[in-house]
Amino acid sequence: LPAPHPAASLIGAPTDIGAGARGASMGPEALRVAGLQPALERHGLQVVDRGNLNGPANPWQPPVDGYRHLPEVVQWNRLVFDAVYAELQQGRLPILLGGDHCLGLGSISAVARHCAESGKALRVLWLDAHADFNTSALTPSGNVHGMPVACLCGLGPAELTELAGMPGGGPALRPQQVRQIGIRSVDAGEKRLVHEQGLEVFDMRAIDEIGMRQAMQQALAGMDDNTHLHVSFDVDFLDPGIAPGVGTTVPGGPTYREAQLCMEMIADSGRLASLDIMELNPALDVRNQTAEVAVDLVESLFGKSTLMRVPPLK
Ligand code: 4U7
Ligand code: MN
Ligand code: MN
Ligand code: MN
Repeated sequence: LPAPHPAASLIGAPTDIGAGARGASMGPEALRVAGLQPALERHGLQVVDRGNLNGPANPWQPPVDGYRHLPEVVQWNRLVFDAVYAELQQGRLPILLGGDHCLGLGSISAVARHCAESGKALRVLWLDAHADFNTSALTPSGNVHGMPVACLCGLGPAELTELAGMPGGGPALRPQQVRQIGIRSVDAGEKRLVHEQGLEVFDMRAIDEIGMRQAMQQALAGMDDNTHLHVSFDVDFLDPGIAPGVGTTVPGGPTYREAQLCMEMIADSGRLASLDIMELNPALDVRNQTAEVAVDLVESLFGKSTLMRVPPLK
């Protein structure tokens, strides 16, 4: 049997500071209402809800020098960095409840710093319809939720690329540590940069051709006992037919069964050590169904559908 999960901590980040639509700020509460904590507890996890971080309001301004709300984005990401880093230091598994995906920057910066300090290898799975690899020069929107992967790889403003404070300096991630799954909307300049930087992308075309099973096998390959696996789950990864409650829907995403398989294979790897659940937008949802699907899939991430992991008797 795989080793039991460490205790988990829920961290709410109620903001839409980096998004192009308002409403992701309500994501953390919608996930709680959908029963995230009891769902995780049913699978034997000990869970503490740390409540919500308290950052600046969204001033809803146009971009300045290619970024919308950069000072506020930096403030929110500092809060997220500190909260996630503190949980990792205590040997706990942080689960960030977004909030928009610009906060993946703070979360993964903390994970990268923690891994560097504890001699762990890091693998990041980026589940998303989008590559989130824009820069201020390339972005068509100025929204920082379209830039976190680039920033993590050192392409972005110093306030964001230096957030991790890596020992010896340098960016939080090398592109080789990232695997992107479900991608189906990449801007023209962004596409060029993804190729240039050598990101490993399993886009929907690849998933159509080789199937989710083969894609995930390849995405999870090469990890060992010393690997910390971080999953950054943008809910718009899912097909809008099952997940309408997101700001930027893109048709042609993974079906319910494909998404389940993806999550189950991550669970079976036994390496999951931190998680972001991002971009849920309750203002655009239908009776909280997207939150409920997200909770259901996160249950599978922690072993719901596999016979391998037997929950303890109460
Ligand atoms: B998300 C976009 F132009 N690429 O940069 C951009 F299409 O976190 C969308 O993945 C980014 O939801 C989507 O604004 C960011 C756009
Ligand atoms: Mn997305
Ligand atoms: Mn995203
Ligand atoms: Mn989005």
